[in-house]
Amino acid sequence: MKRIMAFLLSIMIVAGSVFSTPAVTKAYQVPSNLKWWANDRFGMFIHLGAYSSYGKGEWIMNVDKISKKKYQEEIASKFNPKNFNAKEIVSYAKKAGMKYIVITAKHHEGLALWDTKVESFKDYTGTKTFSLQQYTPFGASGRDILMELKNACKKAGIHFGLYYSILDWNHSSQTISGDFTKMRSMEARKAYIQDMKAQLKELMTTYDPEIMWFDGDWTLRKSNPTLEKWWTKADGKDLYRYLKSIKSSVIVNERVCRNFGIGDFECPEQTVPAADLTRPWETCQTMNNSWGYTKANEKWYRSSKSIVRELVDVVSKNGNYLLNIGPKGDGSMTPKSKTVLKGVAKWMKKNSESIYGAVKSPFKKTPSWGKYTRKGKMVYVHVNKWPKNGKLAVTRYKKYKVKKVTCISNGKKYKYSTKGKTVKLKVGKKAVNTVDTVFAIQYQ
Ligand code: H79
Repeated sequence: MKRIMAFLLSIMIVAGSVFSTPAVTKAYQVPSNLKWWANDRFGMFIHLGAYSSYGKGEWIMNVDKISKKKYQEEIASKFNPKNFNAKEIVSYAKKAGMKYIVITAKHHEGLALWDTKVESFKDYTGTKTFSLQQYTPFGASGRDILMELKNACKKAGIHFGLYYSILDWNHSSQTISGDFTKMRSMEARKAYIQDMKAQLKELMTTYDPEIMWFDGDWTLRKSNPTLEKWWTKADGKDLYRYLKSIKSSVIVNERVCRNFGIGDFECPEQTVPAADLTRPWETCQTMNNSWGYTKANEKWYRSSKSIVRELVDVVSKNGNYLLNIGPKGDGSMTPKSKTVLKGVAKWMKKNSESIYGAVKSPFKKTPSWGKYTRKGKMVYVHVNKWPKNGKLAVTRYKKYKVKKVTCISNGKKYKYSTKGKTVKLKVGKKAVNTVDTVFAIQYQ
């Protein structure tokens, strides 16, 4: 009986350590080329491609099992983002407090959004280059939307980045196989990787991006590539080195070949980890559970309140947040994405100092009513659930002395008292900001 009890107890202890407070990770140094990025915390993702005009998301070719011929002739060749307005997008991003923008230069469907000159990226007939400029009616406009966006970003002081998919559903070297692709031959694999690098060099030299955001690396394998698992750790490492050789400061995500510790940051997708990770990270997130424009998902968007709270949660764990918009096929922003961004802008206007340059909570325990972020000796207290009695008990930061307490959400000073490990605040019975009220506790 005793042994059974001891056994049960040991299970409870193990389970307890897994399911109770999140593990505290060791502090890591942010590499110098990542400093601006880790400081800025908040960026905009843009998914735009031929799929956008179809309105069923960026995976439609795969999900609906559309052949290359049909996809290219019926979807890609009609893509015309004539209402793409870089200035407007950048203005929304800037007002929302976003400090960098990453746009899909090439998604899994393979349509290059720039005027690529790399020979092998042709349509199924092998005659026309599969690019926005050379394959679609938009080409006649002579516009370069990536350059328009880059220039608008530059003007607004926003960093510019590009997304690139390693696998390519429309390239002649590959065919769709399950969710991913299968290589035609080992020679095709070799040639494709070379051409992909040529496209990346084009992108890097033409647009001088500060971030290269990879994806579509799932056909990965540690070594010994096959036709199905044709991307290896060595390929990922080589790609990373190659990009750095073109521009040493470029920030590259881990999906050059994920799960091997390559790249500069990890990227949880549509999820926030329970605690800080062991190196810099960024959660990429959608507003309506779709990346590329999806008509059916326009009905429901998350509230700006839940987006703001997620941003705060991310920063309270040392992360970055990359929030997506999926413009329509004509390039225009959807009205509801504008509404969400406006809501975020409203909160950021007063409260952004608790985000920029802020790091994770200095405390192990996350309070039931909110979150903490910190900047030097300033602790930001984020209140989501307002105390009914108007009293807030906040954890005291180490052994420092409180100098003053200000609510940055309304600019007012607040009275406080300290008792042991607690700072007590009288905050009144009405929430200052129902999205997230921020008290800044200045220590000395
Ligand atoms: O670009 C966005 C996604 O298209 C890409 N990453 C973000 C940034 C991504 N591709 N795949 N995945 C993420 C995960 C794969 C999900 C899948 Fe499915 C589940 C593929 C097939 C089943 C989701 C549901 C996509 C199609 C159906």
